[in-house]
Amino acid sequence: KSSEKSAETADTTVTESKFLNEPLVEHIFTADPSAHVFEGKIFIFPSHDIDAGIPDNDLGDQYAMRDYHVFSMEQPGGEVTDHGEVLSVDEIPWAGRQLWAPDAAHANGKYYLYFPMKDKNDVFKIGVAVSDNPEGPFTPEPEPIAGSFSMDPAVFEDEDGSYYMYFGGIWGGQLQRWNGGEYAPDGEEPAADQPALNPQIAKMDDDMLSFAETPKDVQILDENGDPLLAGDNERRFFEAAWVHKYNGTYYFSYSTGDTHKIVYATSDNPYGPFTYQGVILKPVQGWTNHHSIVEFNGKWYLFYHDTQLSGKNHLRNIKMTELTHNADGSIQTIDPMNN
Ligand code: FUB
Repeated sequence: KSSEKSAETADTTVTESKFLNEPLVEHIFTADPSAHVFEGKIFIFPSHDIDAGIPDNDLGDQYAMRDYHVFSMEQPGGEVTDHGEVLSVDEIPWAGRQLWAPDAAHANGKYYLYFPMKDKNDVFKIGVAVSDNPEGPFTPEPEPIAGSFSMDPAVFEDEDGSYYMYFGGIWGGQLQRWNGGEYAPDGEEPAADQPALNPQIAKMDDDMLSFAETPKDVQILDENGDPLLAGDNERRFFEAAWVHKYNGTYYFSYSTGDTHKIVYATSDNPYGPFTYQGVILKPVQGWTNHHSIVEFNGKWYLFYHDTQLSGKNHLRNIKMTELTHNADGSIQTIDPMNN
């Protein structure tokens, strides 16, 4: 594990080492880890996977999660503390079902937990819950965030103190039902030769409970400056948006879904357009791939999940490993199956 082997691939350098590579949590199933440094520690806000006995389907009904736990660690490789259940579906007035991938932010002396969930009409919206402490418990607002839709929120704090929410996901994430801004229950992905559906961005209001603007498309362009196409399954946006900033450049990373990779695109503006760059994480064990990227004490880390503990797609376990930016700003590809 401590050796520094690396190999060249078509994408970029593959780092085969630097893996902590053990599940961070084993007493419950966890997924979709959003990591942040709060109060000098690493806090992780993941999904809490359960087995609800629902068969796998392409809309993800088997991901029937009912609450969230928060975890923290003093340092990478250190002990992971489970702060217990911090929010339950039973406490959320607008709840239908499925608490999917959350994120968190710190502002105004408070901590905000952002979560996607289907409402009573089975339409995904994004909610917010508030706490005085990063370890919760979190008190939900009575309604979802006005103007929110789809799932997988990621809230990025820029250096000027602005906060932006990136969100969206296709297939079970329902982004295809919002093409054009209005809800269309029969909405489908565009044809393969048309531009792919775009992830969304909205600046957060100062209250952190509402959007300051109508959500906008985040364009992802290829090397020629053309939008990625819906049929470009190896590169087009599927779900799991995350943004980090490195040396003044915005890195928008996401899952390609049915091709199971975490990839990234870069821009000099938080609104984009972003230009596709390459693969951060090759497919993991299990169907979904979902990550976050955070700097801690001068090193960068990738948090992700796989299904090592269960062998089942909907019962996942979170992991972390070191992430390396090359001198030219590119990110070294990580191969989780070969480390
Ligand atoms: O955990 C449920 C869903 O699976 C997430 O919202 C997606 O990103 C995928 O990881």
